Amino acid sequence: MPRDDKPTLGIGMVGYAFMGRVHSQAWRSVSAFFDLPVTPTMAALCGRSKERTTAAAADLGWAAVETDWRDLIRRDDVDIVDICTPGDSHAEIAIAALAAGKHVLCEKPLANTVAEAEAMSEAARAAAAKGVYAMVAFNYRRVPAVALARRWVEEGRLGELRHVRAQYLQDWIVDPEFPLVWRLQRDQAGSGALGDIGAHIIDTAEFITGDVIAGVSALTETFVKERPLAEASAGLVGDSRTSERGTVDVDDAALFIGRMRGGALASFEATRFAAGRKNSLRIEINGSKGSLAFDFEAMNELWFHDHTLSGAEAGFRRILVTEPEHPYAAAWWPPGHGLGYEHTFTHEAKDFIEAVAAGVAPSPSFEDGLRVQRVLAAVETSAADESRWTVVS
Ligand code: SOE
Repeated sequence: MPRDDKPTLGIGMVGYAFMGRVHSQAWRSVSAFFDLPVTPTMAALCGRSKERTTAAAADLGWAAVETDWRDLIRRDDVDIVDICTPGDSHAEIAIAALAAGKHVLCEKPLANTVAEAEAMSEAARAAAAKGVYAMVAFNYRRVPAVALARRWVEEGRLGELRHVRAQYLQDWIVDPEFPLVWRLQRDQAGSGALGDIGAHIIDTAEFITGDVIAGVSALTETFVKERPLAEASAGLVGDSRTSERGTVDVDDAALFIGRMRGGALASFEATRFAAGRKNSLRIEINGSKGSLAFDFEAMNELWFHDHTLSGAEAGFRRILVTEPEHPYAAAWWPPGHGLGYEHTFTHEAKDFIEAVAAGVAPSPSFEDGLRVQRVLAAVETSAADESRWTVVS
């Protein structure tokens, strides 16, 4: 129930699979933990099957159900459209929602192509002029340790940045019999590990450094070229295979080196074939005055090496990012009690609602999402011709 003393903003969400479930959790909990100027209400959930969407809405806490996103956008009780569908529908829904005066939160990667992302970014720019805002959901920016890393880089504690070393390692499709789910199909996902998890490390690297990737040289590989077809709309679940087989037309892994505009050298690795690594988003940054290191599998920790100390004293030390002074942490548990994956989405909902309520553009913007999309495209261009260094357009 919304608090009586606060205005409300109605959310209409499209999609209720993994991302829809975690976004629902964020909308359900955000105003219980953060003192927001407005209270988000879970107005309506949209999915294609009436039966399944009704069941999901009941489980996840949505007040009403729609089966066509156009009807969702038309609803008077929907002020914000939250897009949790595969990338092939992002552009159409986001552009229509913004045109209808609804704020938009859109899952990553922003789109499946640069052309779509450009159109979305243009629509967001036009909407912002009317006080209607859009944000792309790079949730890992909202890990307290990642936000702290950014703060320290901004404060100059690392000095001049020399190296960015980023990896996103998963292993959920190592088994060649894991089915051809939508994340492994180009027409729905746009690309494979590259867009799904590579997009996250591109954004995380640019976020922490405050810099952008200027050019890349890349390799991609599809290790398993055929898989059993999946039951309709299977996500990360491997037990829904049929007896038919289909071609995997996306990358299983993408590796690239890059140069940051500010001069740092960067390397990136995104793979779903790192057996034993479940959700290991790692980043290490080396500067003239020190280094930072983070691994999402230990997401409450940030490692810091202060290179200005004498050799005898220096060395990486572990900071438990759960103190009230740390980003987002004061809203939660006493020091040392730690947060999880879902909290990053709660923080995302908080930051988005606060920006919309204050009438300021939320971050990361669709423009930021477009920049990531351009890096993804440059990686694919470079990987198609391995001799090629590709400038990010
Ligand atoms: C699957 O690879 C996935 O769920 C991604 O789609 C998410 O963006 C990432 O946070 C976790 O892994």
